[in-house]
Amino acid sequence: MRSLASSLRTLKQHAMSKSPTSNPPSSIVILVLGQTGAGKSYFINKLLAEAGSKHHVQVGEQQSSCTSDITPVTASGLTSKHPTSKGCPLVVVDTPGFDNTLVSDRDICDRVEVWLTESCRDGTVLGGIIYIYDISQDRPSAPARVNSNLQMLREVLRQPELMGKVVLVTSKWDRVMCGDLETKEKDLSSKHWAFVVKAGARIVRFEAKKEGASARSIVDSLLELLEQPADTMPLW
Ligand SMILES: Nc1nc2c(ncn2[C@@H]2O[C@H](COP(=O)(O)OP(=O)(O)O)[C@@H](O)[C@H]2O)c(=O)[nH]1
Ligand SMILES: [Mg+2]
Repeated sequence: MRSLASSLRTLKQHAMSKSPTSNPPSSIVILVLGQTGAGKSYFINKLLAEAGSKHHVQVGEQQSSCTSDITPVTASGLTSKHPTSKGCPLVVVDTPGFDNTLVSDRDICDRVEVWLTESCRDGTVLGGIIYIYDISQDRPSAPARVNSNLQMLREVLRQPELMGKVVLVTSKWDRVMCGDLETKEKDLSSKHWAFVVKAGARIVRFEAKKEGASARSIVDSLLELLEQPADTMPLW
């Protein structure tokens, strides 16, 4: 089995060998990762609805392990305002949650690797990694768990610049009864996740009440990166 690093290096070679304007990617993959129950599937459904898609992925009950397989969905329409990716299929990939009762975090990475190896055609580029984090939760170990998962990804990928493609998306902002969420957010950026932010990752809110627009703007911000010149493009 090819390693995840080797799969992603291949993706990077495909991406880097092409000019962003003259050779658009054959497809763009955005991985959605995060703990079980964080809201990965929910986020994807809001995105799909915003894109006018009739597809949806299965949403689970809080903390149960609902998504056991890698589930790619193609979201059309989202690339239309981005010159490089216009007309290019955008594949958003739902994944089994980290920290779940059925599969280890390492197994999840392995499944992602297998999926990338088997499913990505020549010219596929990684649009980014959306890591969903439930800001309302009160598990003291949760921020560190994200750190260790990102560290694991970073090691496996051996691409320090990869972090520029990571968006840490905090979800469940409507759960105001769950404490001072803004203070939690500040702690995440200034303490727990400071090193990944320093390495280029961004922390972004999945805004309650305007979820579709929020999901879309997060994806837009990733597609925007593909417009950068090839030599500075933080691709695989
Ligand atoms: N209030 C609220 N509930 C959410 C949000 N995101 C997810 N949920 C709920 O959290 C539960 C788990 O969501 P799901 O998308 O299945 O989590 P996943 O395991 O990460 O895919 C479901 O009951 C969702 O309806 C959010 O932003 N706000
Ligand atoms: Mg799910």
